[in-house]
Amino acid sequence: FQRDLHSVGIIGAPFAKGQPRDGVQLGPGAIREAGLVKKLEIQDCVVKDYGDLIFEEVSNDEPFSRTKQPRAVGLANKKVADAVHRVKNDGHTCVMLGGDHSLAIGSIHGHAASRPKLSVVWVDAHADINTPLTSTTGNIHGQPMSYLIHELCNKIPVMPNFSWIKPCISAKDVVYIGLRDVDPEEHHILKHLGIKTFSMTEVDKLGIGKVMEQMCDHVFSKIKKPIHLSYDIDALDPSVAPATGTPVIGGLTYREGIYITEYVCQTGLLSALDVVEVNPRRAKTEEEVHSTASVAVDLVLGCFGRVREGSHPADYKIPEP
Ligand code: Z70
Ligand code: MN
Ligand code: MN
Ligand code: MN
Repeated sequence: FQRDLHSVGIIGAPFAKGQPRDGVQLGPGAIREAGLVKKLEIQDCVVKDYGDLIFEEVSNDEPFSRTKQPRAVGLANKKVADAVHRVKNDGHTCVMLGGDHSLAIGSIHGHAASRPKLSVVWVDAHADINTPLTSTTGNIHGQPMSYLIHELCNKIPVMPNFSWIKPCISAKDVVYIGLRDVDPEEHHILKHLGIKTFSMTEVDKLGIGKVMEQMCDHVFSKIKKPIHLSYDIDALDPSVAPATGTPVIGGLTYREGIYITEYVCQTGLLSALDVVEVNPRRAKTEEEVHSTASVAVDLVLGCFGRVREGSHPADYKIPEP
């Protein structure tokens, strides 16, 4: 088995205002501390760490109708979009470490600015496709997809600091994996737009191998578009990734979670990756912080060529005595 060379650009996005729980802004630090950059380099990736973005405080960020902290979320995502655009134009596969999942707005927007025809693989317990008008919580991390899909653009109200956001993906280019906590309004949207979903029921029925095959059949039926993989750590079972804001029982096993990354890597089309919703403050023990961060690192490694069968340099020779 031989690996491709991967050039990886990493952006940390320590941002938490797309949801109510403190601590998710510590995700990038925890994932870096688990050895991300070193481990990528050991597997022959060329890594450029762009560091963590700095998000300014936004004063008087009153809710817009039910939607919470719209100005802070809009502004932070503009920064993320510009950073991801830059990483892509520098020629790297972009890795955005969250932070909460509202950051996918900026990540996908910035990615699309550089690669206009994208497919999005959204791995999550949640669909995150509420519009500001269907959301019952007002948390923007439950809404990012709604701002990005062309077919929903006439359902989105004008919000402060959101005017730069233009829909940049079609419903047919989106696939979900791992769903098990979907609001009724979201379920309607998914069905109405005909979005391809592999909930945990499909993972149980087909196995993760067939899910990934069918995912590719769907997303690459016409042309091979670059993949934006948006990986919410809560897609994994809480026994595997406990340190997250809204753990949902019945999730992906470690092996299923890793298989997704190995498979996406093998397509050769991975162009950007988000790893979001690691929240060290939601862990009950220090061990839970480390295990969750370590799984997050393993997901990134899987995206950039690590395979469980092992691998070796092309020019390796067995030493002779
Ligand atoms: C709910 C909402 C959500 C993550 C919770 C939950 C969304 N559908 N996403 N935790 N990561 O608030 O819209
Ligand atoms: Mn999510
Ligand atoms: Mn450009
Ligand atoms: Mn989620």
